[in-house]
Amino acid sequence: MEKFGYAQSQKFDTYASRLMPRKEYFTSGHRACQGCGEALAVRWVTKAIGEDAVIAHATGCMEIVSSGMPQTAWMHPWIHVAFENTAAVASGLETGFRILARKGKLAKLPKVVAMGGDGGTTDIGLQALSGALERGHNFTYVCWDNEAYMNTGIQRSSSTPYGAMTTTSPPGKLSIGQTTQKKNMVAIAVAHGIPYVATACPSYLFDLFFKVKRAIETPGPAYIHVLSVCPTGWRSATELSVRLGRLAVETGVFPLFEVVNGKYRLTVEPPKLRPVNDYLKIQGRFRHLRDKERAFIQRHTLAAYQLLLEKCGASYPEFPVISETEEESE
Ligand SMILES: Cc1ncc(C[n+]2csc(CCOP(=O)(O)OP(=O)(O)O)c2C)c(N)n1
Ligand SMILES: [Mg+2]
Repeated sequence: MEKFGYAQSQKFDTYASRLMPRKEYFTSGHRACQGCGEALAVRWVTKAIGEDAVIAHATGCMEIVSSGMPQTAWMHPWIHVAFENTAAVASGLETGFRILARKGKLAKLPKVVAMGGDGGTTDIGLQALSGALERGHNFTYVCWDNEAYMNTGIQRSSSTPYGAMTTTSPPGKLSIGQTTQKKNMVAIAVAHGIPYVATACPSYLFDLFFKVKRAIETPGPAYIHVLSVCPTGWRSATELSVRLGRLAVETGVFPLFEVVNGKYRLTVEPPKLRPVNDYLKIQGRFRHLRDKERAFIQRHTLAAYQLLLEKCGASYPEFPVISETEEESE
């Protein structure tokens, strides 16, 4: 496995199981929904983390489905923490290990990883996370972004995209669903000046795997934002989860990139972007949207993508054409 470095991994765009570690750290028997993109992501992120690691995990779907007393699906030492203090617990772990090592009571420093959902990260745990990033703790934070508070019944978060239906952003005569734009948590992490920030998605396993490895190996704080398809909350067919992750990238809705010491780089560069509607139309949470809202999302997506390309210094792909009729119906 080790002979396949990051650059080589880019040559593969299909999943080749024999190239990846066989050892499982997130075992079968957990109670995640069928087609859960987040459980798939956890499985591969924990493989990339490997041995000698401690995980602090916020409450949320991945805690609820995996740690029903007296069972656990986690093979790593794993601490369930409250929403507000996930990154604070990771800070304490990292500092404690360092002091034990200094006193000669610990031969090797364990890797410290914190994990939380989008609600736990972009809303409730943001203050502790910001503090930990700013203080420069040597840890990796992974956000599982399924774009709502899913395990408590699909309530909107600040990471829910514009137009999406949730139980607290219901569409109707007076509303189109979520009326605000998704919070740019990646830009917030980058603004802390930390050495490693990346977006990832389990539909691109090699990309995800090597980003986690880089994050873990980076001294200082690292942040990885993982798009995690949720068929239950997104009202999508369970067998389309991997496809939906790929469509998020291919439409420019969720570009895959990394920011190393402030330098942006696209890690997956689609030569041609697909129309955003290819992504929207197979999710029930966007079913109520009219052409004009779909055109608005298309324009917003392209504008954000162009800004990102400029930061990456990447070449422009072929953009989908927004038809005149869509513009006129505005
Ligand atoms: C301070 C606090 N508020 C509310 C809750 C109830 N609660 C538990 S999990 C959850 C939703 C978590 O959403 P997210 O972080 O996005 O994780 P997901 O369930 O989507 O994986 C909520 C609201 C709580 N445990 N603590
Ligand atoms: Mg969530």
